[in-house]
Amino acid sequence: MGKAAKRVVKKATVKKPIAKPAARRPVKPSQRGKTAAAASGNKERFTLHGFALSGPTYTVALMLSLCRHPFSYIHVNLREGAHKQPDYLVKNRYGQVPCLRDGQIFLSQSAAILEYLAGKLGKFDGKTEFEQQRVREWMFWIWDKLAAPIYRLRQRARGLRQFGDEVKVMYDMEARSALAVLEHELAKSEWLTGRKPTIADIDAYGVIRYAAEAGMDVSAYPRIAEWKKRFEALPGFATPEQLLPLESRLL
Ligand SMILES: N[C@@H](CCC(=O)N[C@@H](CS)C(=O)NCC(=O)O)C(=O)O
Repeated sequence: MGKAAKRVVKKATVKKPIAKPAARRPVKPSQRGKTAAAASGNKERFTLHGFALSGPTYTVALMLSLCRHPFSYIHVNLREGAHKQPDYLVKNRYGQVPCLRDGQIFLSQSAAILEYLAGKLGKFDGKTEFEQQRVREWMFWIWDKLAAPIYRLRQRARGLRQFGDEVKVMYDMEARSALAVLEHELAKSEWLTGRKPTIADIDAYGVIRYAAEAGMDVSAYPRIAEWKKRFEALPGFATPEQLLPLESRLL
């Protein structure tokens, strides 16, 4: 065997470390907090634009409250179409609430905002890359399978969206099937991804909070009911009515 061939054999036998999955957030939470907003050390740096009845707005407000971060609040009058006006569309291209301002930047999509805040504030995130991945999976599922039917049923009950009984039956079934998944998973651990609450729990709570208005009786799901109680006992927990005023509130 020639020298070159020997080298090849040697190389092939070297044990390589198992490749890690790509990191979702390459920068450490403590460092990230220092880079984005000039006012990062400022506890009053956040401004939430939202609407009092909006579940996604509540989710972001709840995260800030659980992190003990006061925030300014700007009421976006959805009834008058304020969310479709040019001055709002520059902040949120989707023409929706919520929108969170951190220093000079504006953030959209409640689940993405929760991830951002978890990174910036170093709270309620998964502790490992694997756990962060699970958190993310939950949040995609929550919007797709849990929030969609529950929010639509709630909108119908409030007269904000019209659809016939046949469609209602479909959303009822979808909501029940999502609740059954939650119930099943919460039999395995206290919180969605393990022993500590994460942004996945916050995201899910932001939907479950409105389940009754959508005609869903959560007490029929004992694990979800216990989880809901545990969640409501977390320090910093507050209701939508406590967090989302009907008018703007500046710090
Ligand atoms: N996926 C978005 C949904 C936001 C959303 O649906 N917001 C509603 C209020 S709850 C809204 O702005 N509706 C007005 C519209 O979509 O035009 C999020 O999680 O932020």
